[in-house]
Amino acid sequence: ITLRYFCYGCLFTSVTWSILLFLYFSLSQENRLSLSYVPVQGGQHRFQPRFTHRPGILNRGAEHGRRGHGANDPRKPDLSPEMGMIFNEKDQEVRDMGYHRHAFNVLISNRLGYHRDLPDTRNDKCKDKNYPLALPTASVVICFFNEAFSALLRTVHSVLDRTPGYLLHEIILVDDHSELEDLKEDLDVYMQKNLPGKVKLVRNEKREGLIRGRMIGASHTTGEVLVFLDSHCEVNEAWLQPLLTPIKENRHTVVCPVIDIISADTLVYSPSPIVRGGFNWGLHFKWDPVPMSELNNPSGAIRSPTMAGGLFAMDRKYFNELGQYDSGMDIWGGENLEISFRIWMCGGQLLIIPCSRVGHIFRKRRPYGSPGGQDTMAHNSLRLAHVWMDEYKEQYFALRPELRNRDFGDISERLAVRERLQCHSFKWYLENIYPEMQISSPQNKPQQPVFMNRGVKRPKVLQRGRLRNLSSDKCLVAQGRPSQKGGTVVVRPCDAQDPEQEWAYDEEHELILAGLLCLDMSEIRSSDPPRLMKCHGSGGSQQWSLGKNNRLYQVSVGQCLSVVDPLSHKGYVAMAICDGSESQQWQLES
Ligand code: LR7
Ligand code: MN
Repeated sequence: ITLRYFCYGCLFTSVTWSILLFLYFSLSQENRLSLSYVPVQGGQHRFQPRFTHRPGILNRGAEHGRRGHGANDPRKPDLSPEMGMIFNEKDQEVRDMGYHRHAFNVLISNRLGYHRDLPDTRNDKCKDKNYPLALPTASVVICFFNEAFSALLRTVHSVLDRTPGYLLHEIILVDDHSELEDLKEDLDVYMQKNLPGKVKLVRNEKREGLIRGRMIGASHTTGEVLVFLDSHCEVNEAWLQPLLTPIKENRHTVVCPVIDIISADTLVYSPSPIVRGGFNWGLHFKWDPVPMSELNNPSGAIRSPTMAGGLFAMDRKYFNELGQYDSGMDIWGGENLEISFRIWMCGGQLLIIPCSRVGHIFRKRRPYGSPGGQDTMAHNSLRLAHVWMDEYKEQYFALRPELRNRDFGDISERLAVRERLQCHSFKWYLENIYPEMQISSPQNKPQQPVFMNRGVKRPKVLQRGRLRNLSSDKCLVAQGRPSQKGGTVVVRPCDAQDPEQEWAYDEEHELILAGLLCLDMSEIRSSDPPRLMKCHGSGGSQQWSLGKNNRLYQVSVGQCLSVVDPLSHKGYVAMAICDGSESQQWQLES
């Protein structure tokens, strides 16, 4: 009997343990599936960024290409401000060439490598959401022209790293006849060695532009849903499931993620507020605040009159039924409004999904033109106006009278699409989908995205005083008047009474002279001396770190402010490789 009870005991204990172990493993499996499924590809080979480790330059683990969770505070920049530090001429060349060719900081992009952690920018409610396991599969289409290799690869790997393998049917890269030779060879080699077979490359024999480029990409796909991305994006945690779910429910739904901001100067990833798409009568896309009626549920979808254009998902067959894109549109521009109008006017709907987050590098200029130098935005907008806008195209011509008689090619195929789909009028669209649009007073100016502007709130000043240079014992002042935009700065004898010598250092890391202008660096030519410019509030060229070793480090240039010749009365200053010398030491003293 004792033996029997002993055995029951054993059985009971082992059964309990089995259940506990089973529960533990199945729950952690579940987590992996829904939160951060990491497909193992190419025998776990991971490319090492070409960056020799220098202690103290990089924050925790940034050079190891961390994955999964980690930096979960969306407000805290994930990177050290000194990520772009220049150590030698090679670094300088990579940085300057990068800005020239790509209009963002390629030095930092390369140092980040192809995998990195991102702050999870979703609302907490999103994290508790359950999505159906059975969702349509996705074909991701990424069209690129002369993209920086590291940015392109980070786009691809972010998709591979953060998408459940069973949902990712394929990734189609469309090389739009890029001219950078290295890019072609590097990509061929890298794909062969390090990317799984589901990543495919299509090369255009001539430059098509992003509109026909995407159509070509889409024609090579076989997944159920098309997902378009720009070639300098990073998808965030559980980004795809919230996009696929509404499409599964209604295949005439087109969805966009919230487009988070990757700084062009620092590559820091930060959340963007929830805004929706609109446009002005110049036919430029713009961001609008979300009306109260759409904002009742922080994790719910928001109906959007237009999309920005680059990042969206749509049922593949619906894309074809709806007429893909207008293949008469060239290179860049206009297709985003065209597809938005078409979706709403022809029976579909366009939603922004706040629980899906994808970062995009926002550049200050487009680093390429069209092959013949044409204004493709005007050509494409004309086509869109003539096909979709009925009598409201007059609003556009009122702003662009020179385009009224401009040739726009053959639009009969597009008019046939409108006819075939029995689409609503543009008047219907304005009344039902975009009632906020002002019809009598057209707005002319292309607007910046709302979130790029700081608005009225000034950042808090952390410190005020004169900036004394230790080697010359002089203070940094404007060479001319401190109110003169574009004016340079020099060192002059310090004067505690002079309000024109007073700098304010604020929480955005701006240095503002006499309450007027910000100390600024040209991002194109880092050899130019710093100057005084209107404060723009988006960091980068106006972001200085004033800290250890008394150095004044410029974040997007990767160098330190230095007095050229401490003994010279000219007092010239310039940016130079940080070397810790006295001529680079500054004290902000009140
Ligand atoms: O000739 C070209 N061939 C290409 O393959 C020109 C461009 N491209 C590629 C390019 O490499 C990139 O991957 O097309 C993609 C988009 O070009 P960008 O990044 O220069 O465009 P953008 O981000 O400045 O512009 C926005 O508007 C465009 C209008 O045609 C497109 O719709 C872009 O996809 C779109 N980007 C976004 O919506 C991201 C968020 C920006 C905002 C607001
Ligand atoms: Mn882009």
